[in-house]
Amino acid sequence: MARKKIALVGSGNIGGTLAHLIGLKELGDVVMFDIAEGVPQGKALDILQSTPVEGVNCAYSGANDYSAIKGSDVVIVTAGVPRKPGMSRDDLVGINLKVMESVGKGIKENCPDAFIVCITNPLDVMVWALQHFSGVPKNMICGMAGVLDSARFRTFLAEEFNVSVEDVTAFVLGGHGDTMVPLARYSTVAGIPLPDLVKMGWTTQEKLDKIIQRTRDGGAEIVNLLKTGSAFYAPAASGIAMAEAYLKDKKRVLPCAVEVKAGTYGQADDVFVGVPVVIGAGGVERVVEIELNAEEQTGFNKSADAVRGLVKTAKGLMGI
Ligand code: A3D
Repeated sequence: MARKKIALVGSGNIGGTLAHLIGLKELGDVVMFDIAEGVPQGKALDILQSTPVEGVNCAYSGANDYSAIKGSDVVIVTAGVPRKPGMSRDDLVGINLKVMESVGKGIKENCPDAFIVCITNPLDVMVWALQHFSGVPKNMICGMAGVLDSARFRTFLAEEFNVSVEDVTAFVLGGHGDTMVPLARYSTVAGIPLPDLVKMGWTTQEKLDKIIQRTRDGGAEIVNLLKTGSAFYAPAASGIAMAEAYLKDKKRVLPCAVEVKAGTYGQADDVFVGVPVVIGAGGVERVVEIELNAEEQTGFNKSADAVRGLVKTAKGLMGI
């Protein structure tokens, strides 16, 4: 069986880390694409030269022409501009929308059957735009945000409880970042829900609220520390988890930005936003719908409406 072909559109901080992780996990051959001349070629050659040391067999190449992504099985999109200190993700809409237009065209012409993972911010609206421009079926595209938001939540919870990150599960819904909706009653330590852990005296509600706020601000905390650019190691690891679930038909249940249909999750219209889904060889195979209590539904609606607002802005810019 031939190796899988994975295209990385955008070869910046996340793109480079994705490329490295794909080699370490031997997931397939990698084509790195970017508009910056020499960058994808240089990074691809550098990582290729690490493969004899690691003992892995993956081919690497870099390109500035979309024909190089022809026939890709998976495309992970990080092309665009990241935030600078003081900027919100939403400030990136106009500039990254144009980027999604060219990326979507490149996918449409070269690999319309690929499974697409979008990471470019503002995430939920960029997934909508990329689906619009590429025309790929909606079950074959999803956005990475929930895996990262829940990984941040899990990290902080594991620190608070002094337990292994492996035994902490977290459940988040909604758009990326500020409007994300962490569901405490579905987040656990080895199956024990967070509200029970508060009752057991493992933590206090105040501390839990602070952790939730730190998770929401998790991206900004790193942007402020780095001063140039935004987080890339954990975002790349999260994108790889989604691509791997598809490539290996793992049927993993992961929070991803996908199209939530009208009539589900209390929504009157379709909207791309983060919900738990099953990812396997069929792409997004199932959207897992859970019952929300009043407070959770309010949070989810707020998040979905924030995405709708940005889609409206994007449509205005696109003249549609
Ligand atoms: P960066 O290191 O700047 O890489 C972006 C790359 O995109 C650069 O190499 C650019 O040359 C390239 N690029 C720009 N325009 C185009 C184009 N039209 N076609 C192809 N390539 C282009 O950024 P990064 O890798 O740190 O971040 C990439 C994106 O991911 C940004 O939009 C971030 O905001 C976003 N991001 C999202 C999350 C989520 O959780 C959703 C987390 C972290 C970063």
